[in-house]
Amino acid sequence: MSGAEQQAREAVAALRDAWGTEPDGVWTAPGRVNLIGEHVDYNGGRCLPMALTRVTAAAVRRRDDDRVRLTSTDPDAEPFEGTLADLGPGQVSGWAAYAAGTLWSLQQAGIEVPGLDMAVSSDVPLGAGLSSSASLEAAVALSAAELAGRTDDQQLRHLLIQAAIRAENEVVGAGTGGMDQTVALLAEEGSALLIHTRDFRTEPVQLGLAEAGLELMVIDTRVKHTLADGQYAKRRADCDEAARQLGLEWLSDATPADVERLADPRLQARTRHVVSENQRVDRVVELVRAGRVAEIGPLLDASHASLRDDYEVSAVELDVVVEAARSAGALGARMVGGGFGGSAIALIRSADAAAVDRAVVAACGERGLTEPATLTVTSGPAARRLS
Ligand code: GAF
Repeated sequence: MSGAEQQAREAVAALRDAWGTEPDGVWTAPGRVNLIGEHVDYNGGRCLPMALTRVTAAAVRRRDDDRVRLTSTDPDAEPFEGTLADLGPGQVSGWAAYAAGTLWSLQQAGIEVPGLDMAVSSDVPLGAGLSSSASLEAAVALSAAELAGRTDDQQLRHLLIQAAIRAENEVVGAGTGGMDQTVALLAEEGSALLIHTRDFRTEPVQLGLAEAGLELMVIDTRVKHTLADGQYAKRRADCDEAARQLGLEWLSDATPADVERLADPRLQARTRHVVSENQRVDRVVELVRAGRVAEIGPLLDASHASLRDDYEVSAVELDVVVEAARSAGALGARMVGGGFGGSAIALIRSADAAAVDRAVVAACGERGLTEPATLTVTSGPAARRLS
């Protein structure tokens, strides 16, 4: 049984258990890992994430009234019960804000969401920088839109991306960009997705890892991060201020010369990261398209250094596993996602997987850090209806 089928089965069982009902359907949406292009999505830049085969499944039953009942297989997640009018900013907190907030923003976008009973189950690790929250939002969004009678097409998916971003920004209170929601809803299995975050145009990019004898390893430091804790918002505010001082709508339009025009060294460093990260994304895409994926390692390394030194979003655990992975033969490694914990990725030769795993565990052990968990990942499909 695939991981998605397993999560679907668990969601259906939870729906029966909690709300005593059978689903009209089960929808899944993936977590993601970002190959490169970090902290550029809210700056109008380019990023290259891929969907994971790890998913959140939502088993959903349409109701005839305006009640909304949500539950999760996560033992720490309190069930939510309310009405369609109770789902907006300031009304829901905790995990349910992601799901309820998405239902609220769909309503704001003109979708006539019906009352629903829903149960979710996920094997995307929480707080690991693998976008468990966007996978939940995307599964909820697609299920509710379909049960509202909408046809699943590209236009609908773009609307759902914007609704999920709005839920996260306005109901959850995390001012994130749109990378995670976009890849959750538009990914193509077997490819990474180049996202132009200014207008949400996407292009699939086949990485060709297996053909090159390579794998992508995710190293979860198991140090939890949270995006709503203030640091993410501070980085975003720095970028907005730098763009304002440079007279730019998007900081991604800054040039290396613009960096020098900024007086504040902190804003210079933030801008240098954004400018150089977009250049690295373009170079990675060029190399991958030329069949030279084995050569992108140094760009991953440079991305990590930039996130650590200029953007200041790394953590000691991330620096340690990145360094250990490289010493054990990884071609390149870097932190992924928002930072301050969560996961790193390493591009490795398949034959080196066991050695890299041993090395990162040993390096953390020597420093008294939490033992990390590794997994090699392949590119999965976007949100979809399973049954
Ligand atoms: C988090 C956010 F949700 C994304 O929008 C993105 O900014 C990322 O951090 C950093 O690239 O995953």
